[in-house]
Amino acid sequence: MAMLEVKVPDIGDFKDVAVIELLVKVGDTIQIDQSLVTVESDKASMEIPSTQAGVVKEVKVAVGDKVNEGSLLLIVEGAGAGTAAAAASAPAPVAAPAPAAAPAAPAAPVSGGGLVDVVVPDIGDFDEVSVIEVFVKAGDTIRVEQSLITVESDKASMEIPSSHAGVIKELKVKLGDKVAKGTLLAVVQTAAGAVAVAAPAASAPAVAAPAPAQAAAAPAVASASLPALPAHEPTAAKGRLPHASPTIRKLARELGVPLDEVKGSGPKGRVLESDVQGFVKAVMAGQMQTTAQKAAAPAGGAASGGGAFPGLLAWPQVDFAKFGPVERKEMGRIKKISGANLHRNWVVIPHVTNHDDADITDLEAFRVLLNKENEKSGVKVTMLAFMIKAAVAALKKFPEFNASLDGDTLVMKQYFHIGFAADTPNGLVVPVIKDADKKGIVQISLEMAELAKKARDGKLGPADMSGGCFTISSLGGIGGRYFTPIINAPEVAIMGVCKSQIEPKWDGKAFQPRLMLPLSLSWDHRVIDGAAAARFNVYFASLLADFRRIAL
Ligand code: CAO
Repeated sequence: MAMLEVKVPDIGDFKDVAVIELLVKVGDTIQIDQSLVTVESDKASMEIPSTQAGVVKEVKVAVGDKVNEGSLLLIVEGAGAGTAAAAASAPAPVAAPAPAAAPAAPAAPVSGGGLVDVVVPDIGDFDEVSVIEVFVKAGDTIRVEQSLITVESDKASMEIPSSHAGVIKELKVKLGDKVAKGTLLAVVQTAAGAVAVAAPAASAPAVAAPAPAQAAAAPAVASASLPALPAHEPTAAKGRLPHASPTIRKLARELGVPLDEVKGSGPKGRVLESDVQGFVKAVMAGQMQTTAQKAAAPAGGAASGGGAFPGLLAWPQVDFAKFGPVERKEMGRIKKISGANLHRNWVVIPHVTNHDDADITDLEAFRVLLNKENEKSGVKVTMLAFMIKAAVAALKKFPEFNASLDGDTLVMKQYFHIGFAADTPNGLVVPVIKDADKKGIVQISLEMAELAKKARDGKLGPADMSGGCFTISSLGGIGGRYFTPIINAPEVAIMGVCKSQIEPKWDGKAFQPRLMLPLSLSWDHRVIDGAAAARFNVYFASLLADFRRIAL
């Protein structure tokens, strides 16, 4: 088995072009003409094919390297002597006479009034190539050498520049058309004398920017020949497809991926295969929507859960096993459902959280006393039951907290169903105490205990969890100081409660030990103003500080 060198063949005037993708790796078995790397200039990208068949032993270039004709790409273990002989020589010269460039074609006036035809120039062996991007439209003012369209073959893509400056009167091509040398692209109204200026410039592209004669490496891929283009200002990025190799464009088309919505992670924002894959995964996982999906979402858009963030980075794809042992565990049903709901609520609702403290010294003493008295009955009165009653009173005083948004309309509720977050082995659920305004503390405590048990046993039905007006999420039994609870849509506020603790409070003469309960009220800023939220919190805290106020 001979070791063969695979070098960059004659790529015309392409000099110091950057390798932007490696298409093979050590151990791969490659064929003659198989694409090895993609290189890119300002205006064109092309894949460099192999001159050898065999097994890749070494890859001699890395992404970002600059290569020229003759640069060593690979060491390949070839199949036999014949191949080795071929490899020993320089890569095969280009098969067909190549154009010096893809110059803007000389213009042919079509009428005396400064109207000229702009046609596809000599683009070498490109024959019947597809138009994959159109950068201009009728009415646009264009410059000489401004890119008009991008064409693409199997192995390369390039932009076709204008031979003239002026105003486009008629655009003669559209996406998907096949074009070749001489195809009419546009009729352009030039300014007086402009044709005379434009024509020489177009006929001498090599002066403007030396361009490769032909990019094709080997005869077998002559169709991939890639005439270079005169250097010119890139056209505006808006509405343009991002840079991507022809292979990636093809892949994106096959998968129905809108390439202009894929964030490229390659050099100069180039879209790589992994970007397309990441995009597809994110869409499939519901982490993002394409613009088309967003447009097709039900009326109400984001409020209906149709929100999407085009341009958002794809979710990181990490091979965690590379860093240490891992185990994959499917998320449980409740976690999946609650996760999706929490995510929507977090993203859609403009949350603000106010923190405050309630002095519950006296209330806690009362609760302990009650529980002592009720020891025999077995009903344990919880702090949460008091908070549910306080929530009812606060909702009555601040009715916009007992509302839901329906488009631009507020639905004001005249009932008082209070949900409480319950932690279960399977995840978070929110059972609802119905008509809490009509129930006493003991009954609420009883119902809560029943619902919490049902929750832990996984026996809550939809009726147990629907119809809530306001939610209390208590981490008091666990610990912590404050947190930012996520609103349980379509409710507009939620009260988060943490563990109470004794704190020194100044009573005007001395510090007194008081039992303080941390409160965190999150509210929907579309419905509620900051001042109202602060008043709600102060009122809620004042009720817990002196529960007699509930009766007022
Ligand atoms: N401060 C200090 N202690 C508190 C307290 C507070 N704010 N709230 C409760 N406690 C105490 C109770 O008095 C009880 O102590 P004793 O056993 O000595 O009487 C202990 O903590 C345990 O209380 P509990 O959790 O059984 O009862 P609860 O009424 O406070 O809560 C329930 C019931 C179902 C809400 C709770 O079990 C639960 O699941 N909490 C978690 C809710 C949650 O996950 N929220 C986060 C949502 S966002 O992810």
